[in-house]
Amino acid sequence: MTHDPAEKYTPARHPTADWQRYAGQLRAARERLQNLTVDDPAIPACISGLNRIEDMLRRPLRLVVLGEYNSGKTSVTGLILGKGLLPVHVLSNTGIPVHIGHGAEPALYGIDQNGISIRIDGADDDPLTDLAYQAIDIRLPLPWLQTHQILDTPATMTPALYAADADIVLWCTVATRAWTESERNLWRAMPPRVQKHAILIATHKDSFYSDEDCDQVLRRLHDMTSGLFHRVVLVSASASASPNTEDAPDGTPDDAQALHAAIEAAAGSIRARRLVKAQRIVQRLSRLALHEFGRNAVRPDSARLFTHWYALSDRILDGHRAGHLTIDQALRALLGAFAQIAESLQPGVIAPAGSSSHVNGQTLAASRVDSAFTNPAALRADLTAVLRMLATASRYESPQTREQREAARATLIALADLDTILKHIGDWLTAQPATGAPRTPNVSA
Ligand SMILES: Nc1nc2c(ncn2[C@@H]2O[C@H](COP(=O)(O)OP(=O)(O)O)[C@@H](O)[C@H]2O)c(=O)[nH]1
Ligand SMILES: [Mg+2]
Repeated sequence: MTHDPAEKYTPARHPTADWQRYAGQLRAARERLQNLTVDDPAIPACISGLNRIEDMLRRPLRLVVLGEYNSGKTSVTGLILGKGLLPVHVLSNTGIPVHIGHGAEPALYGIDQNGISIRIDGADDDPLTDLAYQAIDIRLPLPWLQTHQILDTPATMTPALYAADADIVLWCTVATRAWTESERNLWRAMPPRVQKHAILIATHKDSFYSDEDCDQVLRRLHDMTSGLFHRVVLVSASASASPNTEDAPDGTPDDAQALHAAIEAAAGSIRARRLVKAQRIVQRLSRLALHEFGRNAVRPDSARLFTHWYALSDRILDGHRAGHLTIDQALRALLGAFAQIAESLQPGVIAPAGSSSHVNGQTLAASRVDSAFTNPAALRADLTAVLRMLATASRYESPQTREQREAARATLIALADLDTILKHIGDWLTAQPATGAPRTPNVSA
């Protein structure tokens, strides 16, 4: 009987998760921006922000295995990795933390007292007999390790120290005497953030004779630890637990699967939260970049119009703040002022009222104000960005430069997910082929 628990949970066998798709989109957008030759400080700022967010999304989840002495931590780590990949017998008594992460090929490193990593699985080395190491680092070419990493810890009186930067804590306990007073005390010291995604793993399932006994133990553990863990799992974690030690070096496949299911449930909620956070930051970041974009490229002769726009819109925002204008009145007044300035910047872009053209000042001011748009200051920032689009369409600008600018804008607009007034206005302006207005980039492209 062979089993391969880690492989069952590789990304390849699962549909691409939302966070992976989104990270891919961010990467594509970032590369698009990097390949442009637009000289604008908003772009590099946006690129480095996107880089950080991508890293945040792709960072492997940190699993930290904790528990008292001999509770099965190293065996559980081996069970998670499967295939007998972890030299459990070698690591059993190291007394130092063992980190397992992804590597192109299997490798074993000792981390010395200065934090320097020394490869110790070479032909001439004598691994692990040198106790000068403060930690062991193992690299394995498992796909699962591209999105997760594990820290197997020695028993300690201060487990919270290891949990400090953990995403998921796996607390191991021997099922036959599980959840002792001392465990309760150690666990109480754990930050609530950690408890939220922690998994209680009761080892030595093989000590029980029947399924009923197992169920009873699980029920009892659930009751005793209610609210302290995300999940409780009961497993046989070690080779000695298996009737056939040669075939099943790390417990049973069912237990490995149950363990992975519990980990993925916790991981899923962490990933989902990270994704929402990343999307929010990206929207804010790209919106800001869009607002800054083109600040330096505005046609010199339009400076006066921008001064006028700021004065008009300031007065509207002040009026709203002072309570003289309702939010709806303020938004409409901004659109009206925008139409006036846009028309001066690029005659014909906003047609006079009554014309058969798609866009005119009146339709703009009367248009249904997007319900997502409840902040006049944010609308002003978006409208300013559109005015800059009109004002940079300069006769001094080469078609190539213009093309690059538009590509940058298109990318920023898509990232900002601007299903707001900016997109509407962009659509209106593009619907005006006769005026020679700059084509506002197609957002969906
Ligand atoms: N029968 C049985 N033995 C186990 C189980 N888990 C761990 N052990 C044994 O318990 C001892 C301690 O396990 P280990 O993983 O080294 O614990 P650690 O000190 O917490 O890392 C070893 O001899 C393991 O083989 C299990 O589920 N069933
Ligand atoms: Mg151990």
